[in-house]
Amino acid sequence: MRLSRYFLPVLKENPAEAQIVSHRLMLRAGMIKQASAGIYSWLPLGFKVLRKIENIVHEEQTRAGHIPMLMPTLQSADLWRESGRYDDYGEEMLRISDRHGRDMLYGPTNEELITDIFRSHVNSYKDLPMTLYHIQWKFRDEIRPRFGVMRGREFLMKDGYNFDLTKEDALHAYNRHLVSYLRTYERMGLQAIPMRADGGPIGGDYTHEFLVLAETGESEVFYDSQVTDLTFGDREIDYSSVEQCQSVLEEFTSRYARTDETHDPALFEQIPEDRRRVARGIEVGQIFYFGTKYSEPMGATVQGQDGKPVPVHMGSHGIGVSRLMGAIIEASHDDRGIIWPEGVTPFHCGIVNLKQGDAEADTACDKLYAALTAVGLEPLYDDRNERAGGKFATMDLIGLPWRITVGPRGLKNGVVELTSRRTGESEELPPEEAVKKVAEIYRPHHQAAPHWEPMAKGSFHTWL
Ligand code: 5CA
Repeated sequence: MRLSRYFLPVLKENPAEAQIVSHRLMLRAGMIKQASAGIYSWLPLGFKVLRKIENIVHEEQTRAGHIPMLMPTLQSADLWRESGRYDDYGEEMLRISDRHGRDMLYGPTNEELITDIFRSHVNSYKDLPMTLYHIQWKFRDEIRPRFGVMRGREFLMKDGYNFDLTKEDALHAYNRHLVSYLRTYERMGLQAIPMRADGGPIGGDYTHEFLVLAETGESEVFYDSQVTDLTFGDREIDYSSVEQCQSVLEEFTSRYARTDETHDPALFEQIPEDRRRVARGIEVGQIFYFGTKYSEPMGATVQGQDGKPVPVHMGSHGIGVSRLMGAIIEASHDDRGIIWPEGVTPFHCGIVNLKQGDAEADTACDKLYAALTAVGLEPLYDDRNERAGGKFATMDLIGLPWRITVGPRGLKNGVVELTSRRTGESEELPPEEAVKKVAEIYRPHHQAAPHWEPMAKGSFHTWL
């Protein structure tokens, strides 16, 4: 992409309405525009990151054996009457009636809809276990939408639902989700800590929230500092292995880590004082096991081995896809702007031409652009007729992790400059070497997962 041809409406001034840094930077970097309270348009740069986050979620879900699908945003109230939640859910549910006076709602979550699909088509224990998921817009009429995409009214969520014959199988599904989530967040450059939580309107008392520690987080959290030493890394997991998933769950949840809703001061006191931490966190996901809470009232049964109908054991598992963008920025920025982790960056590498219009510099940039594209990377080339300072400021603001700077002086010596956004360190090297180095940096991300839908082989380009 050439910046002169792109739509990147950056703001020079800090928008007054933004209270936290991620909201401020998303507005300044031209990623989102508020359409109405808690509802946003995703401008091209923001949309690109959203798709990257979504792709990682898809890749890790399909890796865990979960099946992608898509359900609608608008749902009939009838299903929610069956589960009893139409009355229970309260004012957060946006209720609509259609021209025939039928009660509809904009889905805040999908337990009822998925249970209806399941009961219509699945009859036998032989079809289990099964986990279906989708990534779809949700609406919750939050009383105080704030912090940009962090607490929106319309937001993108991955929600997955497991159907199992027994509680034991459903707990394996729960553990499998926990493992896949650890991998998912780490690929986005985040540490998200599973913490004991409260079931809320979804239900069940077997639930963990995943929290990214951040001063601006809305949840108060209490934990043993040892939990922050844990990383999932690149370990290979057999998701069908009950033992392997269970042992990861134990490793990541055996130390004290709770949100304020489940915090137990007496238990907390038992941790050595120097390891006790009270902090704030951003909830980027939550997993639930709730047994037969929906299957029983809605009649979602399968024939067991003895031929008798049994209600299935279920759980649901959510990731805040759009909220994650805010969380990533909260965790990774400096006073000049965003610093994208390689896994979710909207473009892999910026190219800054210090002397636009200089034949040699222009040619060198075009060549770099072609070479980066040829190895499957997506560069953003700042080809505008602007001062170098302005170009650097834009690149720093939008946060591409790598930048190649091209100018007549360097070219005389046969070199360009490769700069890391994170460390600020630069090195001079021949253009081919710079391309090789950037390709090498992205290789692990390139190989991270089998793609969940057709994409050009050996290419980073998603379907965007
Ligand atoms: N049905 C279950 C799991 S699929 C469910 O709805 N869980 S949830 O309520 O915990 O939501 C899942 C995730 O969506 C949360 O962890 C959070 O990251 C995100 N989320 C929830 N409300 C909002 C909101 N108002 N704005 C942005 N993200 C939100």
